[in-house]
Amino acid sequence: MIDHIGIHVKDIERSKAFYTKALAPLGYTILRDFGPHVGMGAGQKPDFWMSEGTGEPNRLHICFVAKDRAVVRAFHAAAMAAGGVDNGKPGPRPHYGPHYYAAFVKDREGNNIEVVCYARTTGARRATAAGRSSRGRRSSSRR
Ligand SMILES: N[C@@H](CCC(=O)N[C@@H](CS)C(=O)NCC(=O)O)C(=O)O
Repeated sequence: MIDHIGIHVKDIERSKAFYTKALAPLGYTILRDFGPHVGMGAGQKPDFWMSEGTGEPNRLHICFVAKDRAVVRAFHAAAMAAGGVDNGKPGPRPHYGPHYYAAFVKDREGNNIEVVCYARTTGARRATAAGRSSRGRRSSSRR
């Protein structure tokens, strides 16, 4: 499932004006405005982002959702093995949200591909027998 997508624009004010009008029929409004980074959405959560002056305009940022943090790490390893370029190792990104855990890889064309997990679970505990968490390992496996 796609969590959010981001495009690069040359003029954020122009793009804000355009997309505010163009996406109004879909119920989209500006939900976050960080100056050069603006997020729009039809509900509470922005899923369409515009960033001014960050990279080449034809490069996309696409973020997929993972069910747990182990999947985020597996994505990063698999994407790197497939020839991707590291753009952010798996780990917390508290500046994006309290439980935001993500990894970033540039694909072979330079697109910025992200996988994010919002759940607190590492995935390791889920893998223990019958879902029982092993108390002895809890502190070491927690992130
Ligand atoms: N190297 C950074 C990458 C962060 C990143 O790419 N964040 C996304 C937003 S979730 C972004 O800035 N996208 C805009 C772009 O790719 O131009 C990290 O590891 O945190």
